[in-house]
Amino acid sequence: MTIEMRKGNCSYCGYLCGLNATVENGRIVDIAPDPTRYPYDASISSRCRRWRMNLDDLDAPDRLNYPLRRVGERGSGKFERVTWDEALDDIASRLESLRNEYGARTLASAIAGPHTTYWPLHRFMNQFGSPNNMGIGQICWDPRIFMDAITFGWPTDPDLNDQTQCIMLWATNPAVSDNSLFWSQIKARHAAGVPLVVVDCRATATARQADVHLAPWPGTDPVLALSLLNVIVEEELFDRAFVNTWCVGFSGLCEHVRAYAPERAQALCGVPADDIRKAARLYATHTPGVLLSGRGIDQLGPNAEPTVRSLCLLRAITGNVDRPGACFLHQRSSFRAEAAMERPDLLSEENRAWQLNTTPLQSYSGYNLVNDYAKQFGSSLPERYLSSAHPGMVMRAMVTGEPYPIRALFVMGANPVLTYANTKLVLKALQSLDLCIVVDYRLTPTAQLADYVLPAAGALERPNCQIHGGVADFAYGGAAVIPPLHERRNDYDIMRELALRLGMGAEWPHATLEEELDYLFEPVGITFEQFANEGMFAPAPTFRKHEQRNEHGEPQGFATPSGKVELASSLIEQLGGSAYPQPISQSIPQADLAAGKVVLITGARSQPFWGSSYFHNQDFRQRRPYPRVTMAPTTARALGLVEGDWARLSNKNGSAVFNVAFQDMPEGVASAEYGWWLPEAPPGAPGFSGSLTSNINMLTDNGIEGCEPLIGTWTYNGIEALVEKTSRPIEFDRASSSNA
Ligand SMILES: Nc1nc2c(c(=O)[nH]1)N[C@H]1C(S)=C(S)[C@@H](COP(=O)(O)OP(=O)(O)OC[C@H]3O[C@@H](n4cnc5c(=O)[nH]c(N)nc54)[C@H](O)[C@@H]3O)O[C@H]1N2
Ligand SMILES: Nc1nc2c(c(=O)[nH]1)N[C@H]1C(S)=C(S)[C@@H](COP(=O)(O)OP(=O)(O)OC[C@H]3O[C@@H](n4cnc5c(=O)[nH]c(N)nc54)[C@H](O)[C@@H]3O)O[C@H]1N2
Ligand code: SF4
Ligand SMILES: [Mo]
Repeated sequence: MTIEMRKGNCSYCGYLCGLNATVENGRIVDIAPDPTRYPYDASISSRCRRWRMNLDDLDAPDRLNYPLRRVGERGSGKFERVTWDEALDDIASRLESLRNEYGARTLASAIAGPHTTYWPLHRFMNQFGSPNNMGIGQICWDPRIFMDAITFGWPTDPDLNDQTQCIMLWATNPAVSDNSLFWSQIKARHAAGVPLVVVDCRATATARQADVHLAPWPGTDPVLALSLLNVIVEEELFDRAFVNTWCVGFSGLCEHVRAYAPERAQALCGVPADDIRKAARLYATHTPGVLLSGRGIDQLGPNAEPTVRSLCLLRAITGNVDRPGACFLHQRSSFRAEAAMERPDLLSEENRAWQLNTTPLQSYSGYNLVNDYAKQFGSSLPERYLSSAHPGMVMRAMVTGEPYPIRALFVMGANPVLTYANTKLVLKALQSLDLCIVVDYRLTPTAQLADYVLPAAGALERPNCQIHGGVADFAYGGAAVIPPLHERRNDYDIMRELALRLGMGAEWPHATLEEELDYLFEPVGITFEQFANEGMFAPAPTFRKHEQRNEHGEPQGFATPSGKVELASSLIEQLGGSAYPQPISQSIPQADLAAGKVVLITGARSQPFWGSSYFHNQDFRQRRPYPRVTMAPTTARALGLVEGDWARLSNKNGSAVFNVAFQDMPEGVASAEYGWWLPEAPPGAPGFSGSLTSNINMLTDNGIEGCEPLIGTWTYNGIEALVEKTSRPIEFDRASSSNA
């Protein structure tokens, strides 16, 4: 018998924690967290229970092991096993004939969270000739990357360390959403006496630790942020030297924020004026300070852009820019950037012009506009993410054939039936396709609607490498522990095999993902194996890059049109927006408890689940058996509900059922979890494994007309819904009796 210890990674959240695997005769028999590799944290094994799942799930009976082809009606949930050759040959020939009939644009792709290496899919799409890649960028991360880029010239990340004197967290709940290092660092800094300010509608586990917790009415965040700017300007707490030397538009900003005095802001957003002053003073006088925002405001619909931009301005006028202890502007990656791996050069201008997208910033032209400045300092921003098509338009084109038919879809590492907006539309769209291919670990509700379901290799069975979307000089991951079990394949192999069958092999010279990753690291002179041994490639961030001298001996400044931090954004103006952030008051949702109407936050993270994942884990399900809607006790009382009741939430789009729990938040607001389905319930129509019962995206929508106009952000937070008491859905009766 041979027993070996090998290094591996968990990829059940974006961290890719290092694991040590015990391998006996080629089989993994044990795993444990690796204390020597980033981002190990002593409490991880107790706080994060998912790492154990790597072994439990490795050969679990519900994992997909072979390619499956649909038999019977689409959506019947019935499949037969086929060989890879049968599956890939047929997919390739059907794609070819769809392209001949409708043009390459008829193939769309869908991704979502940070699960795998997506560049193979996007290289394939570029080469095939379709611009219709969907993702969730418009509501996850893009508002931040774009607002950073148009303000500072390049995306930023917090630099949280011993120098940090204040921490402000805006609409993010790392105590729940961040499994590892970052939240521990925040707690450590806070314990050392550094003030913590949290802006969140709910009294989250993070907010409960805060020195100041501001709880605005959902969607009023731009007003609140502008009011903090008002206090800092009026009380002259800004960093005069930084503003004078490095910012443009300060006097206009002072004028602009005059209208947002704390008392007026209180009336609009419900946060007491004294708390607004307190938070503004803490942040402006305790520098350097970290200000980090999250999905709460990336998902605000039309108010996302003005909020995220106001937070850039808060960092700018307090001098918290590219400064140790505050934040750093990313360095261009010194390995091959994601953009280089995606190969945007393969997609012609003619094919780009077909993209289903009407937003001027989140588009190929918007990307080019911003990137032309960004790349002055080196390499490019990741193209695909920042220029993806609008899912609302693509899904509608599937259903209506307008403006042209979308007949095929490639889904990789995403579960749109649960995680995209407007589930009824998603179902209709998927049901209308000629060809739908889903690559996943399990037969998810989305996979149940596919023609082909292809089995993905998991983290222990493939090399892993996360490069932060390509915006940073930062990579982490490691090698495969064992080759894929059964007939599973990694996502790279699948896309390459398909490309070869379509005569597109020239752009896929590397036979394996490992070789492809060697190529990625080639510019820094290391192999993937060398990288994998370390688990990380992360040169220390550098700061104050704007002061570095260029070849003319002048400071290089910021990669914006003015070369300075743009408090007044020339790029936004150029795209038809306003130079300073403008709250959109018509988009603020209203509650009416007497009529049973609340304002919903949808999708605030909860443990131990992630998106639509891990509902198959019986241990997790026993700990958290029901999908929750939380609200303040006074809201529940007004609606005739008590804790433990079941409530139906509904609006014009659809309805979903949740179990009521209490949590402090403004009266009239409620917060429903997302991602819920019941893997034990029967697959296929009509219920798709319980995915239509407690799926909050039955109530959300992404029609382009209701979205933020520059990026296309739709609304997950701040939607109006009626609440009525109901009984426990039978799906949960079944679940609880099968648990018993
Ligand atoms: N357990 C778990 N962890 C996860 C995930 C998961 O699904 N489960 N998902 C991962 C992913 S994909 C992401 S993108 C990250 C996201 O990580 P975070 O950005 O931390 O996301 P949330 O925990 O949902 O925190 C968003 C907060 O915004 C608040 N909020 C909602 N609406 C408003 C508003 O109008 N104004 C203000 N001020 N606050 C508001 C919500 O109450 C919520 O607490 O988490 C990652 N981590
Ligand atoms: N209402 C509402 N909707 C939301 C959100 C919200 O807050 N509210 N949050 C949004 C956000 S920020 C995000 S990021 C998305 C997340 O949405 P998704 O990414 O769609 O959801 P997940 O369940 O995280 O993952 C989807 C699938 O990826 C599969 N998978 C995991 N790893 C791999 C892999 O390596 N290869 C392959 N091929 N498949 C893999 C999993 O098995 C799972 O079925 O949801 C969005 N939707
Ligand atoms: S924090 Fe947990 S889920 Fe995330 S990679 Fe680490 S062990 Fe896996
Ligand atoms: Mo996300």
